Amino acid sequence: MASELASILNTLGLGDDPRLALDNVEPAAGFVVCENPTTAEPIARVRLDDADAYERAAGEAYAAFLRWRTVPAPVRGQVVRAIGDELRTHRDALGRLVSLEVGKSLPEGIGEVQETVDIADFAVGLSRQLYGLTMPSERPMHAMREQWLPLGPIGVITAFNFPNAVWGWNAMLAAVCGDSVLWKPSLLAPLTAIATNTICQRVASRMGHEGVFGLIIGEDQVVGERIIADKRFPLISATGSCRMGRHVGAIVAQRLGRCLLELGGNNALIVERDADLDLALKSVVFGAIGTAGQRCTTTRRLYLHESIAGEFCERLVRAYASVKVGDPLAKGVLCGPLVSKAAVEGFEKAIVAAKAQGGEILAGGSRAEPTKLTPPGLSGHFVQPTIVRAPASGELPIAREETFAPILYVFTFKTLEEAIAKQNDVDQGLSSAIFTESARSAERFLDPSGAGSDCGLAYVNLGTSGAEIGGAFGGEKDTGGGRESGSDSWKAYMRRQTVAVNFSGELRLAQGIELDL
Ligand code: UN1
Repeated sequence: MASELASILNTLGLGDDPRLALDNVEPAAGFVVCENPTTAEPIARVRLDDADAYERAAGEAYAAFLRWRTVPAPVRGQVVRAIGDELRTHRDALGRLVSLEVGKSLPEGIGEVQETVDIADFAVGLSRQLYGLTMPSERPMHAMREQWLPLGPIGVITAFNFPNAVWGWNAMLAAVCGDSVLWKPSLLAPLTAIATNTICQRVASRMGHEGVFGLIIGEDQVVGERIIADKRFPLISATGSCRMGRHVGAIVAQRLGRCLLELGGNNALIVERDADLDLALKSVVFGAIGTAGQRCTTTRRLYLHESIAGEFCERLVRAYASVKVGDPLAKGVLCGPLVSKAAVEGFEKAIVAAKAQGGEILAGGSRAEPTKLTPPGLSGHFVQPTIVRAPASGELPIAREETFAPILYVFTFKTLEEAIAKQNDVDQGLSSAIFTESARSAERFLDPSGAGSDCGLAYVNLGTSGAEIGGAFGGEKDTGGGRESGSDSWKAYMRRQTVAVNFSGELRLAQGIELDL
C-alpha cells in the first residue's frame, strides 16, 4: 500500500515534500505516523510543526493577507479559477488519496474533491458579486451604503472525514474575499492536507501570490491552542466534535473574535405512510452507511410510520445484507473502514449501550469478519453496518449521541407531529429529511413558523447527507450555528462597513438634533 501512496504523490508532483517520509514510518517524537485504515498499517510519517513553526506560519499568513487584500476581488477570482482548474486536473488522484488515507469509498473520495472544484467555481462568480447595499439617508444630500472588506487571515480547523472539501468551502470563499488562510488539518488526515494545500499554493505562487494558503500540521496543544488564541486571526472556522467546538468557541469569545462552527449532527430521516419506499430505502442506505457513518450529515435516526415500519425494516435489513464492506478503493464497496482503532472501540461501546437499553440488533452489531470483506482478509478497522430497533417505549438514550460509525437507530411513530417532535428532541441540529408524497406533510416539516424541522438543513425526498455547495451549510443548537459554502456564507469572511457621506456642505445631525453654535 505504501507504493500506492507513492504513486499517487508522484502523479500529484509531490514526491519530494520535506515534511513527508514514506520509507521510515517508525513512531518518533515530533512526527505523526499515518496509517491506512484499510490495512491498519503505517504508510507514511509526517513531521509535526512546533511552536516556532506556528509563529512563522501565522506571521506569513498575516503578511500575505496585507498583500492579498489589495488585489482586486475579480483578480483574486482568477487565481481561484486557476486553482479550481488544477484541482479538476488532479481530482481523481486526490480523491484516491482521500480514500486511501481516511477510508471512504473511491466515488465518495472523488466526489469530495469535486465539491472543492464546485466551490471554487462558485467563488469565482462571487468574486464579482461581493455586493453591499445602499440605503436612503434621512438627511438631505447625504449618501449611505455598506461595503464588505477583507477580514484578515482565517484559521481553518478541519476534521478527518472531509479532509479536502471542508477546507475548500472555507479557503475558496476566504480567498475571493481577500483573506489568507492558515489551515490546521486533523492529524488523521495530514497527507490529503499537504497534497491539497501544495497544489493550491503552487498555483497561487505561480501567479505571484505567495503565502495566501498556509498549512500548519501539529498537535492541538501546540498549534491548535495557539491559533484559536491568536488575535491576528479574526475568524476561526472549526469543524469537529461539539466538545471541541465548545472549547474553541470559549477561547475565541474571550478575545472577542468570530467563530464559524460546524459541529456534530444527529440527523433523522422520517418516512411517512405515503412515502415512495424505494426512494426512501436507497436514501437511508447511502445516508447511514456512506463514509462508514462518519459524516456529520450521516443518517443516525430513522422514524418510520407504524403502518409501513415492518415492511420497511425487512427491506432495509435485506439491503444491508447486500452492502459490500471492504477496501474503499475496490469497485462496488460502499462501506470502507472506520478511521482508527479508537473509532471501532467507540462503535462497540455504542452497541453495548444500545443492547443494555433494550435496543434490538436487526443487522450487523459487531466488527466485520475479515473473511466477509471485499477482498477477504483485510486487517483494517472494519465494522458491520448496523441497524438497531428501539424498544417499544421509544426510549433509547444512546441515540442522542453522535457515534461516528454506521449505526442506524430505528423508531416508529403514529403522527407526523410526533415524528417531528422526536427528530427535534436532540441536542444537535444539522440535517433532517422527510420522505412523503404529500405536499401537506412536506410543508409541515418545513413550516415557516419554525414549528417543523429545527435543523440547518431540511430535505424532502432526499437523504440527510450529500449537500450541494450552492446552499449555506451548517446547523443549529449544538451543531454550532455556523454557515459555510454557498448562499451568502461569504459574509462571514468579510467585515461590513457602513459608510455615510455628507455632500451638502452643512452639518446635519441625525435624529433632527440642532446644534446652536
Ligand atoms: C461533513 O461531514 O463535515 O452534505 C460535511 C454532505 C457533504 C458534506 C459533509 N456535502 O454530506
